[in-house]
Parts: sequence; C-alpha cells; structure tokens
Amino acid sequence: MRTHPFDLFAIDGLLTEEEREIQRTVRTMGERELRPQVAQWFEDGAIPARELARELGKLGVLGMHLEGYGCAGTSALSYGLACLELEAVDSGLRSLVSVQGSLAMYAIWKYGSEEHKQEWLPGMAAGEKIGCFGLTEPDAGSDPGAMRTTARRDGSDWILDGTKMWITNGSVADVAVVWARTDDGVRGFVVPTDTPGFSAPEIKRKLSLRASVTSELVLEDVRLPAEAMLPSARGLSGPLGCLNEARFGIVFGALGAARDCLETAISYVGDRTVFGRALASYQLTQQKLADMTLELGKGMLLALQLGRLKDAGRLTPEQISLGKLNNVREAIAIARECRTLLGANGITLEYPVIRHANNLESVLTYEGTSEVHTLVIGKALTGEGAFR
Ligand code: TGC
Ligand code: FAD
Repeated sequence: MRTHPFDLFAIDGLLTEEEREIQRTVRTMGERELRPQVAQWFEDGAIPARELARELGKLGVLGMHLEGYGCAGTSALSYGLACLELEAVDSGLRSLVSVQGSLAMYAIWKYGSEEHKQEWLPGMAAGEKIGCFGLTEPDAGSDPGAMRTTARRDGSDWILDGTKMWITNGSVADVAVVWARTDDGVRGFVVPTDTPGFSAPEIKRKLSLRASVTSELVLEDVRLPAEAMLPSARGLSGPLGCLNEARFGIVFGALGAARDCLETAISYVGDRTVFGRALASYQLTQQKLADMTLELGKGMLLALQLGRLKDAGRLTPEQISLGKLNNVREAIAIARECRTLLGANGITLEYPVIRHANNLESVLTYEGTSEVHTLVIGKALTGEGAFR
C-alpha cells in the first residue's frame, strides 16, 4: 500500500469543504482538458491562448479572488489551490491565469476608475478579453525603478514611449497594463492593444515556459486619452502591490509542479526494475522520496499559513517573499531529483518532469528572483536594505 505525500501531513484536513471542492474541480478540468495536450503545446512552443482563456473563464478561475464585475469572489486560499492544480499541469497555464487575474485584472480592480472596471473586468473574468502586465524592461528587471518607458502630457492626452520585455500574454492581449515614468513618478496606464503605435512581437526560442506566450511590448508615440491612467496607483508601490497577488499564487503553484513530479517518480520507481528489483525498494531511492516529501509537505504547510493570513487581511510582502523563495526553490530541487529517478526517460516529454524542471527555471526568475526575495527577507531581519 502507498500513502500519498500530502496524506502523510493530513493536508486535506486543513482545508474547508468548499476549498476541497474548488481544488477538485480545477484538478478534474486540468486532468481532462489540459494535460492530454500540454506536452504537445510545450513541444510546439504554441498554445491556443484564446480558446484556453475562454475555458479558464468558464471554470471561473480568472480573477477568482476578486469581488464583483463577474469575478467569483472566492477566498485567497482557494485561489492558491487553483494555482496549484493548474501548475500541476504546467507552469505556463498557471502563468496565463496569474497574469490575467492577479496582475492585469487586479491592477484595474484595485487602482482603476469605475469606467475601467466596467469596461474590462467582466470580459476578462469570462476569458473573452486577455490582459498583460508590462513592468519589466530590457534594462530594468529586478530594479523596476530603473524603467525608461515614459508617459508625457500632450494637452490632456498622454504619449507613451518605451519597450517592455518578457511580457506574458503580450502578443495575444486585448489590453496591456503598462507602467511608465511621468513627471509625477511611476504611473499605470490601461492600453488597448489596438492603439496605433503599440506592437507586441512574440519572443521565440525559449526552452522554458514554452506553453505560454511571452512577448516584447513596443510603444512608439502611443497616444492615450487622459482617462487611460489608473487614478489610484502612484509610484512603484502600484505595480509592486499587484506583484504581491501574483507571487502569492506562485507560492501554491510551484508546489503543484513539484507534486506532479513526485507523483510521477513514485509511480515510476514502483514499475522500474534495476539489478533485479524494483527501483522503489532501494534505500537510496527511498531517501530521495522521503526528503522530497518532507520539503513538499513543509512547503504546503507554509502556503496554507500564508493563505490563512491573506484571508485574514494580515499577510505582509515579506511573508510572501518567504513563501515564494522557499517553495519555488524546493520545487525546482524536487523536479531535478525526480528527473534523476526517471533516468533517461526523465529527459523526454513522455513524462512531465523535465518540462516542469525547465518551467521552474522561469518561475525562479520571474515575480522577483530568488536573490531579490532573499534580500527582502534580509531587510526584514536586519533593517538594512542591500539592494543597492
Ligand atoms: P523600494 O524603495 O523598496 O519601494 C518602492 C515603493 O514600493 C513600496 N513597496 C511595496 N509595495 C507593495 N508591495 C510590495 N511588495 C512592495 N515593496 C516595496 C515601498 O514601500 C515604496 O513605497 P513608497 O510609497 O515609499 O514609494 O523599492 P526598490 O526600488 O528598492 O526595489 C525593491 C525590490 C527590489 C524589492 C522590488 O523592486 C522588487 O520586487 N523587484 C523585483 C521585480 C519583480 O518582481 N518584477 C516582476 C515583474 S511581473 C512578472 O514577473 C510576471 S511573471 C508571470 C507570472 O506571474 O506568471
Ligand atoms: P536581472 O534583474 O538582470 O537579474 C540578473 C541576476 O542578477 C539575477 O540572478 C538577479 O537575482 C541578480 N540580481 C539582481 N539584483 C541583485 C542584487 N541587488 N543583488 C544581487 N543579485 C542581484 N515581467 C513583467 O513585467 N510582466 C510579465 O508578464 C513577465 N512575464 C515573464 C515571463 C517569463 C517566462 C520570464 C522569464 C520573465 C517574465 N517577466 C515579466 C520578467 C521577470 O519579472 C524578470 O525577468 C525578473 O524580474 C528578473 O529581471 P531580469 O530578467 O532583468 O534579471
């Protein structure tokens, strides 16, 4: 008899019936509709983004933790569990949902005018409209304060110029939330992607997050009306407030990728015979499985603690950094260790393990690199900022 790694921690008992139900629903949809196709999408480096967005909209996961405007209004913890189940299929699918719900929709929901919300949120919740979030630039990633994209006044209009880089959903987006430098500091702009001067060439030749659209955003004299600016976001705290939301989803999501690798490895070592016995029966194998189970379970307990804090309105950015740093770091270690257990089979797309491991390279870097989150925690512990 085999016990599931999460059952050793009695994780299910820490969830409410509603949370378990949401998790089951997303898992079932992911296994039925997404998993059978995802290796091919990854191999092709192309996803049917519009179709996927509509399916995910029907499932109710786009902006699911936001209230009103067609959003489901679930708990943050339920949103985390949905991210976990989506990332168990592929980090790219969770990315689509994170960027849509936690970055583009959240920016409009939190900082937008009533007109912005009415215009964009219901369509985005339904997956009819796709959003992207342009913060990173070719020379400003970890240090978004170094951004060069500008927005200047021309009469009452705004003119945006600059380049954003590595933008998820960029080429398929209907709307881009773009952060730019103004005379009044960093401000956010709601940019319909059919505005003249806006283009979004797709970035090709990625070996990670291949089942996800990643693009450059090029803004050349993009003229927007005065009301395109998000009225309630001032300074870098605007975009960083959105990142808190997306990072929270990754705290859970990364564990989904890790769980999928570990489940795959446990099944594989039970079937694989080496030197006349099941690979599962060797002490070295069992040590790997036990160590990975410990890290997976500890990561889940941390995620649940952060989820409860978020639902109580008490989660701080430093705590999110603890979760993002730990859970992505451990997830990628688990993916790589599982890869060893699968031997040569571990390097093919016949199994999900190398796909997850490669995807997690991006997850380790985006939404704040592991080094950035280390420094956030270091600053919390010492009171000394060591970023610059
Ligand atoms: P610093 O001087 O510390 O702060 C500037 C202002 O921002 C406030 N702040 C925050 N507000 C809300 N949430 C947070 N987490 C915040 N962190 C800081 C801060 O209080 C201050 O406010 P004010 O009112 O005094 O102006 O900023 P810094 O320039 O020293 O930089 C700090 C640092 C390095 C931590 C930050 O810039 C950072 O997090 N860098 C990483 C950038 C990053 O994560 N980019 C992600 C881009 S989006 C993406 O990757 C999407 S991936 C797709 C997917 O999610 O699937
Ligand atoms: P850099 O900032 O140049 O960092 C390079 C290295 O230097 C890293 O190891 C970093 O940790 C280290 N470093 C940086 N600062 C310090 C320091 N103070 N001390 C020590 N070491 C340091 N961005 C968006 O805005 N929107 C998106 O939708 C989006 N999607 C993405 C999708 C993918 C697939 C990827 C890969 C990235 C995406 N990004 C997105 C960009 C992502 O947020 C950035 O790549 C990330 O913030 C790191 O920036 P960078 O790549 O410029 O690396």
